[in-house]
Amino acid sequence: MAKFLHIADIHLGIRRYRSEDRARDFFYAWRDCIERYALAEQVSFVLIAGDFFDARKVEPQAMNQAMYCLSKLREAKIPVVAIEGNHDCHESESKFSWLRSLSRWGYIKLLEPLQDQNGVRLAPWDDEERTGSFIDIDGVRIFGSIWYGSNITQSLPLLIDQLREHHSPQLFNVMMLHTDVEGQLNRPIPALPVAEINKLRSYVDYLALGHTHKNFEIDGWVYNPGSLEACSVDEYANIRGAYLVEVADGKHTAQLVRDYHQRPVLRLGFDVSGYATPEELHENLFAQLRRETTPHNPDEDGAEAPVIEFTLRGHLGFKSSLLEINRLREEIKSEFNPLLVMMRNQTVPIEYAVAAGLSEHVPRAERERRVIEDLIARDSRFRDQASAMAALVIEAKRLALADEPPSRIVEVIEQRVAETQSSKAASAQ
Ligand SMILES: [Mn+2]
Repeated sequence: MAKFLHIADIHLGIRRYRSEDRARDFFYAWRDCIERYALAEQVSFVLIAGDFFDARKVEPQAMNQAMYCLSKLREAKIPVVAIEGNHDCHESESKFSWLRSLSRWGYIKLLEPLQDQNGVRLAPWDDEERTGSFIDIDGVRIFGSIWYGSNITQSLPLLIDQLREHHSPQLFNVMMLHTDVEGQLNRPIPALPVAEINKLRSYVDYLALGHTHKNFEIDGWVYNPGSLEACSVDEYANIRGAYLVEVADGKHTAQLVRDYHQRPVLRLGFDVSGYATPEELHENLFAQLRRETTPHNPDEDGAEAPVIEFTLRGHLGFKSSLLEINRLREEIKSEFNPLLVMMRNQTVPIEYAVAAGLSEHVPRAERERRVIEDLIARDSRFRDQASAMAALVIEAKRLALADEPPSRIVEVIEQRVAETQSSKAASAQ
């Protein structure tokens, strides 16, 4: 029986917050997670599925933070098996990287596919050379990969050919992969389709993912723990953690564990709609904030200062240049004493109001039509035809959802545009 810890996206040395305290939170999360779930649980090994460091140029402090736990794990004889992520991968023209050095020095085992004149090759771990693409520990065969980015769909078939050859039917096969997965994110992507992932299923019992900073699991064999801490303001709402996995008789159970040090987050917001001046907005915002929360007092609370995530939403009643976000941030910080204030501005400027004044009871279809029409009407060239064009956009969407071929959709669009133009020409005559 084997037990292992699967983490990803630790991002030691994160610089995005420009706050040393906040950067140290990432160390606390890493240290606490390793102490609780690797050392205390006496796991057979730890998997790091990419982005151990926030940058390939590692700051001295981040290396200290890494070594703090890596040396404890080495003392406890718990191997750390890692792959590169997009943040800490080697430069293509260089043979050197800090992860490779850590691997040479015996603190981690960095698994990488080999690239030679014959293409991609998976080679067993060589403990003398301290390089390789797969390794067996306690009945588990672990495969590593590299960061493929948008080439993932082309690279995966080559990897699958190699997995076919090297997976072990007698062992429990784990593969580490740093990638986004289709359907799990709303940002534009190089995301791997689930259909492609499923091609790994014959050879892989547990796919250990990293990269997407929120937790998800697919069909009881694909696992993404999420980052250990929130790396940006958009990530505070995400669920994240680490997987503690037990393997017995070829079967596994994976438990998402989250009970380790994470900075408390206070998520607050304010709807700016209906305030005609910055002063009025300011007064009402602080009145609401004082009702909802009390200032952090380090002496009394005994708890850590939280990060306040503050979201502004709704339609602004005045020019957006008059909304002083930085001033609001400073005032919230000085009155409520949090560690940091992260401002999210989701307000709609008065000059770009879309579907303004629409009652909330208006059905979804009508709301959608209004949004599209207003967006089109912003461009004076199309203002006269906004309503006809909105109808066409909705028609095109309907066809796409009905899986009509793209050529058919283009045909409909061309036909409709031609009709609009000829009717315009007719009325101009
Ligand atoms: Mn990452």
